Amino acid sequence: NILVIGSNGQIGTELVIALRNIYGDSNVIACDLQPSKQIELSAGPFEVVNVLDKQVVSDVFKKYKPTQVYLLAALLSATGEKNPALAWDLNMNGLFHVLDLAIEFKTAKVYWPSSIAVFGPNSPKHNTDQFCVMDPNTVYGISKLAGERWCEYYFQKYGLDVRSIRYPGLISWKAMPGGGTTDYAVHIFHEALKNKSYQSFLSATTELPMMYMDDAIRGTLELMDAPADNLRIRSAYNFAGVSFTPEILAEEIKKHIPEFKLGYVENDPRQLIANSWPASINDDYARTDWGWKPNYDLAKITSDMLENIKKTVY
Ligand code: VAH
Repeated sequence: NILVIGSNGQIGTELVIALRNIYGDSNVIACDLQPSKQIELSAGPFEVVNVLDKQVVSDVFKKYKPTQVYLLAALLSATGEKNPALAWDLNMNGLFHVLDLAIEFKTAKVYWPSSIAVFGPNSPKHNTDQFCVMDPNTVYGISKLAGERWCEYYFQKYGLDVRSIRYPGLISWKAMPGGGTTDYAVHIFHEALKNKSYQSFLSATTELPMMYMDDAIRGTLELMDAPADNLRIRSAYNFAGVSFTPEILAEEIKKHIPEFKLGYVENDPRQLIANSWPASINDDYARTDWGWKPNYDLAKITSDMLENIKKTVY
């Protein structure tokens, strides 16, 4: 059995679908605060789980004896700044509950997502290395950096096979992102189709590392399938797709919707968060250790997003 805790989120939704395609619907248990409204997720078992309630999480471990657990529940960067105490509590204690129960129930593998948010204003801006200065200044980034340290600690001290990836901004159409700084890169496609215009909360030249969800899910499963001995990183792997700015993305969208207009909203708090993050990431460790390679460039992301949103949403 495989548990996916935080199954209603942007990543969780797609992980449940991908894992059920591989392991069978009944062997992947979707866990979140309430059942998903998406029909795809109704194909298999669901458990109401608040990851902060250790007893509830323990009961689910006991019931399913999972061989793998994916913990996706978290508050993202923008939401976390509005509620620092809850962000720290959920992101950290949720992780501790899962790490400790995975040891107690001898779970073979644990997956926990990190983020490029672990880098900060003094980290190198371009082609940012796996190891470098990391001074995150968002609660989300601080919790992800701390979480990476704890994952490596549980691996080294207790031999727990926990694996992690520093995701860039993720672009998907099956589930909306929730409270991130990179969410503009998803909303822009919906607005382009609906209104042929979008007001970006990040400035024209804000370059950020991004990735299509199909690449992110495939890479995650490739990491989880890699032989443990190949993995040099037990904090979280740098992981890169494609970097771009809102104006570069708008130019790509105009190839499909020529009359698309991109405007900008000033003084959004997410601009300060974006300014603290790298523009591009070096993922050589992932390429070497588990053969990582992205398939989607910006042209493919744009055509795939517009085509799928047109088909499913409007
Ligand atoms: C966020 N989408 O914006 C998330 C992610 C790198 C960005 O961590 O907070």
